[in-house]
Formats: sequence, C-alpha cells, structure tokens
Amino acid sequence: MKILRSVFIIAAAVAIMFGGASCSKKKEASQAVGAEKKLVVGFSQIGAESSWRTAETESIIAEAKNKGIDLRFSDAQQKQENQIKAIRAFIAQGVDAIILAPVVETGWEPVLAAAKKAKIPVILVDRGVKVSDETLYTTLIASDFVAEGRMAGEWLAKKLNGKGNIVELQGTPGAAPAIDRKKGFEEAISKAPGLKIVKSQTGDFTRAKGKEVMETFLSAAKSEGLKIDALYAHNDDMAIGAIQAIEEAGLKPGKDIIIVSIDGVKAAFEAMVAGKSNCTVECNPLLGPAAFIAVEQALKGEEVEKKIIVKDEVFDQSVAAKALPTRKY
Ligand code: GYE
Repeated sequence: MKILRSVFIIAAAVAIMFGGASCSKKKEASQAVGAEKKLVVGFSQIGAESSWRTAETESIIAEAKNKGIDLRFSDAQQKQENQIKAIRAFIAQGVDAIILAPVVETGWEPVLAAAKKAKIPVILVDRGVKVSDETLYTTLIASDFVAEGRMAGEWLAKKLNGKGNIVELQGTPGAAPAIDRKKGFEEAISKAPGLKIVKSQTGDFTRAKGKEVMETFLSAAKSEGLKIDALYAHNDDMAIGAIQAIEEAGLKPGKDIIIVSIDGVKAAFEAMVAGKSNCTVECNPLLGPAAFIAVEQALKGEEVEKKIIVKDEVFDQSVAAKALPTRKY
C-alpha cells in the first residue's frame, strides 16, 4: 500500500515536472508569436436584488476564474438601458462572447442584432427574451418558470384544501420569471374554484419591497374585513420581507398565513425550520459551469441546444431541516 502510494506520488511529481516544462515551453513559443490569448467574456448581470442573484453572479465569476477566462462584469442595477450600454461596450471591446441575464423580456432586438453582426455569440442565462429572430442568441440556460409557478400552486391548493384567500407578491414587471410564475400558479389554482388571489402587486424581487407591499396588503385587508389565508411570493427574498411585515402586524407567518415562494435559497429553508414559512420551489442559480460550456461550444462552432432547462424540486417544512445543511446557496 505504502509502496503503491509513493509510486503514485513520484509519478505525479514527474508528470507535474514534465507537464510544467512543456507548459512553459508552449508559453514561450506562443509569446514568441504573440498568439496565446485568454478568452474574454462580457457578463451583463441584472443587479444584486436577491440572494438568488448573488449566488448566480458568484457561480459565473467562480467558473470564469476556474477556466482562466478574462470576465468583464457589469451590474445594471435593474435597468435595461444599463444592460444595453454594457453590451454595446462589450461589442466595442471585441469580447469573444457575451453572457446576458436579461432583466425584462422585450426590447433586445437592436443590441442583439449588433452582437450578431460583430459575430459575438450571446448566451442567455436565467431569464428569456422575446425576439422575432431566435438566431439573435445562441442558447437560453434557465429553469421552467411556468412549471415552478404550477408546482407552487399545486402545493398550496393541497395545503389549503382548495379554499382560501391568497395575496401575491410579483417579481419585476416584464421579467420572464414574474410573467411565467404568475401564469403557472394561476393555472394550478384555477382547478380549485375556492381559491382566490385577492391582492397582487409587484415587490420587485427584493426583501424591502416585499415587506412594504405586504404591509399595505395587511392594512387594506384589515380595513376591508378580509382574511388573508396565504401568501404566494415569486421569490424567497420577498417572502422573507413579508414575514417581517406579518410579524410586525401581530400575526404568525407560516401559521396564520401560509407562505409559499420560489428559489430555494438558504434563508427560505431557515424560515421553514423556524416554522415561519411553509414551502419553497427550488430554482437553481448555479449556472456558471453550463454557461461556459455553451460559450466554448459556440466559439468552436459546435451546435448548442437552443434551450437548456434546469430541473427544479419542491421543498416544504417536512423536509426543510434535513435539506438545509446540503443547500449550496
Ligand atoms: O427567482 C429572483 C431573482 O431570474 C430566476 O430573479 C431569476 C429570479 C429569481 O431576483 O430571486
């Protein structure tokens, strides 16, 4: 055993020596012709509105580092115009590829056409776009948001035995996950006529806005004599903000008001373990590895699947404590 191990260590050392030598030789040769160049990829990110978003950013930055890619990162602070500016700047810099997480679905055609004209592949991550010409981007790597909304709706319909008043916190207006998560949820609860969405407003995917809007829901419901049975939030962060508003109003989140949200971030699992939330539908933000595989395929001229769908799962209170230590974001 010992001998085997030392043979392995020697072999490894030799490999490193030779590998190292050939590597530096390669480097010298390429420096001589000035050829070896790092891949340059521009990443236009929406912002840092949620823990999901931060996890996605970290995943992409980490994978770029891992692959020795020169990543140009741009944070658009939730504004499409900033994303368009960033993409135009990436084109002017002559980047090899662009990764785009588009804040909203529409309004991308001119800038995507400019990237196409410059022969720069565009990889869409997490949110989709609506364009008349699908060749304007290489691929979309994302979850099925309609399915997520449907899973949340089915779970809630069962939990409420098909009856109750629901308030909804929507994501950013015009964003694919806000549109599709609403659609899937409505589709699922339409099968239970006793379930009604009594109030619905955007909370912009943030904790602060989620809290603020929940406060207005609670005070309006109070003056209308309306009982709120459940909250459906398009992401966990808004649900976390709403939990605070519910507690401040003297009610028990997770008991007086049943809560279901989407993303599956650690804070949602912690809230479930504390009994303050009831269910989260996972949406995996760790898209870095898949994004750079698509970048490399596109640059090699290989065919890339038009849509790469990330699979999601439902987690409720009954599995939260067991799942929490295994959560990666
Ligand atoms: O659910 C939310 C974020 O686009 C899927 O955006 C993403 C959503 C995610 O801010 O937390």
